[in-house]
Amino acid sequence: MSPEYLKSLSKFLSLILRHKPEVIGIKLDENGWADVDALIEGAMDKNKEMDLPILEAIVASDEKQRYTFNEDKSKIRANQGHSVKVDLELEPVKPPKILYHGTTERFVQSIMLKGIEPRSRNHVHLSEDVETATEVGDRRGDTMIFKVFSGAMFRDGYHFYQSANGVWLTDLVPNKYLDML
Ligand code: HQG
Repeated sequence: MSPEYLKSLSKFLSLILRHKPEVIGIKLDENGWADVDALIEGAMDKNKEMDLPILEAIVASDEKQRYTFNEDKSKIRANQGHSVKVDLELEPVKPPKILYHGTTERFVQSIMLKGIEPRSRNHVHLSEDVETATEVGDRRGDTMIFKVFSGAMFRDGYHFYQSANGVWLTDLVPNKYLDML
């Protein structure tokens, strides 16, 4: 199976495990887990090549480590990025003093006004380094990077979480904790 095909299956898995499980007639439980057998069956019904070894290959090869199996590999979930409401049971942790958010030029004015909002997702996504934030912004072009004063937010009582694949998450970044890089 080519790396390109695995990547296209990973995109499909993102759609199912973060946004629209109903596309293959499955449900996620409250913690975001999908039943592996049901997922394989549903994906095959949609003419996707899918079995446990293929799922294992996606989980292992995904460049952002987007997915995790439970211990006996009977369940799988996305590590972050959901628009479906799920509780990932993440513990609040102390963030670095500064985090970064990559976005696009046309959103800057609105972000300056309203802060960084989660929009369709469960959380605002923040990066630990400028390089990663740049990659996030580059998905849309005209990349702009915000510096987030996460240390000050934490002192002021805001909660931060780190997903299993290292993305920093919070509910909202008010504009007073922001600066352009
Ligand atoms: C913007 C990808 C106007 C925000 C990435 C972003 C990331 C506002 C967009 C992950 C706003 C939402 C998440 C405001 C926020 N006014 N625009 N007040 N507040 N925005 O895709 O952070 O490949 O939901 O700047 O690498 O771009 O999917 O969030 O541009 O880690 O695993 O609204 O998705 O990872 O877009 O990306 P998104 P994001 P995956």
